[in-house]
Amino acid sequence: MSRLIVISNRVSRPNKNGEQGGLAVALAAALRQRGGIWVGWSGDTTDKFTGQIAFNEDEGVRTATIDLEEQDVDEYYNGYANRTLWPLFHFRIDLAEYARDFEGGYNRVNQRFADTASPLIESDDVVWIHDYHLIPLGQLLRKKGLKNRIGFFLHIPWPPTRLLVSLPHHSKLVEALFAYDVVGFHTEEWLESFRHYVEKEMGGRVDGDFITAGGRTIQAIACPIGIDAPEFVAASNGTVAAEMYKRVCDSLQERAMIVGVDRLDYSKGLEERFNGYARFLKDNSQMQGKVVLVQIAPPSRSDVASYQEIRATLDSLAGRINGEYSDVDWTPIRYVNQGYPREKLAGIYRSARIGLVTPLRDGMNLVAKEYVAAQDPADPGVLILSRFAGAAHQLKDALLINPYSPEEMSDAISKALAMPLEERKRRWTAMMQSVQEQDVSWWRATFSQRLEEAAEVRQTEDVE
Ligand code: ADQ
Repeated sequence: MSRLIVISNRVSRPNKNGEQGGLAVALAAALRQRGGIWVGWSGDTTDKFTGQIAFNEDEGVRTATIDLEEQDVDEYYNGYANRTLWPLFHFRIDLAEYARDFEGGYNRVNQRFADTASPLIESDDVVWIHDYHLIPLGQLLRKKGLKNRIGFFLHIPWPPTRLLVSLPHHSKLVEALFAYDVVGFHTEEWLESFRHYVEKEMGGRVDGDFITAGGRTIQAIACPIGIDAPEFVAASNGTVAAEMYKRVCDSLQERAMIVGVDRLDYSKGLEERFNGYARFLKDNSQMQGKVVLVQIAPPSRSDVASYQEIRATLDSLAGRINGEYSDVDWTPIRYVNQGYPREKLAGIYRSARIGLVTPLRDGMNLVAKEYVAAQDPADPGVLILSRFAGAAHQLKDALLINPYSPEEMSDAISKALAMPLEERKRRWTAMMQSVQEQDVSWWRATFSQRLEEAAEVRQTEDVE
C-alpha cells in the first residue's frame, strides 16, 4: 500500500488526552495505517524563513512542520486565507478584502510549502492536500516534476460564479485546481457551483464526475465529511459526559435547554440566532423562565478585525437580551467564550432538548452531527438546522430553517419543545443512520479510493 502524505495549513499532533477533532483523528489513523507524513505550518513564527523542518513522531504519526515569518502569517493566513477567501467563499463579499499583498503572501507561502514538502514525497506516495489555504499547492508541486496522485479537499463552500468573479485573478486560482487528480467538496451544491464556473468562465466540459478544461481532465466529486461516530457515541456514554450531563441538568432546575456550539465566526449566524431566540421569548411569554439558551463560542482568528467586531456585537446583544428578559432567578442566555474537551461537550449536547445549529453558510458543520450522535436513543432531543449548512443535505429529518428569519427560528423552537417522543425518535433514528453510515472513516476511505482509481485511469491513458 502506498504511503500517504497529508498537507494542511496546521498539523494536529496526536496527544494522549484525546483532545483532537474527528478530522485530525481520522487522518492520523490513516497515516498510522499506511505510513507517511503530515506536513504543515507549526503555528509559530521565525524572524527569517529558513525552510528548516521539525520532524516529530507522536502515537505512531510522523509530522513535519515549518515556522513562517510574521509577514507570511499576516498576508497568507490572516490576509488572503481569512480576510479574502473565507468571507468570499461564505458568500460575504461585503467582508472580503482584496489586497495585492495578501495574494503575494499567499503565493509565497504556498511556494514555501511546495519547497518543504516535495523532498519528502516519494514517487509512489499519494498526496492529499486540504482546504482553501493551499489551493495552488498541487500546481506548484507539479511544476517541480511530481507525477504522484494528488487530491484536494475543500472544507468550506464553493461560492456561486457571480460572487467568485469578484476575486481578482479568480481564473488563476481555479485553474490551479486542474493540477489535481481528484477535487472533493462536501455537497452536490458546492460541486454544482464549481462545475458552473468551469463551464461558463473556462469553457470547460463536464461529463459526470469528469471535468475537462485547458487540456486537463480531473475528477470532481461530492464526498461529505462525517464525525468519528463510534468514538462520539462511546464518549457520550462515558463517565466524563455523565458528570457533565448531571452538572448541567442540576443547574437547569427542570428548565429546557437549547444548545449552540460554534467557533466565534460570523458565518455561524450567532447574531441571527440570538435574535431568533429573543423573538421566541417575545412571542411565547409563557415560556419565559422555562428555557435557557447555552451558547458555547470560543473566540477564533482574533487578529482579524471582522472577528473582533462579531465578538463585540455578540457581547452587547447577549447583554441586551439578558437585560430585557432576565428575572432574579433566571437568565435566558448563558454565553460562554471557552472550549470544552469532547467528552464534556458530549454531555452538554445530551442535556439539551434542542441543538440549535444555524450557520448562514457552512461547508458541512460537524456540530450538527455531534449533537445527533450524543443523544439518548430512548429520549432524543431535536436538531434545528440551517438549510444553508452542508449537513442539511444529509440530515433531512432535522427541523430545517432559514437562519435569517427570526420568525422561522421562533416557530421551530416552539415546535421542537412540543414535539412528541415518537416523532423525536423517528427523526433521530433517520439522522443517526446517516451519521453512522457516512462517518469520518467512510469519508476518508471514499476519497482515498477515488484517488487510487484516478491514478489507474491516468496510467491507462498514458499507455494508450
Ligand atoms: P469549522 O468551521 O470549524 O470547520 P465545524 O464543522 O462545526 O466547523 O467543526 C467544529 C469542530 O470544533 C467540531 O468538532 C466542534 O465540536 C468543535 N468545537 C466547536 N466549538 C467548540 C467548543 N466550544 N469546545 C470544543 N470544541 C468545539 C470547517 C468548516 C465546516 C466543516 C469542517 C470539516 O467550516 O463546514 O464541517 O471544517 O470539514
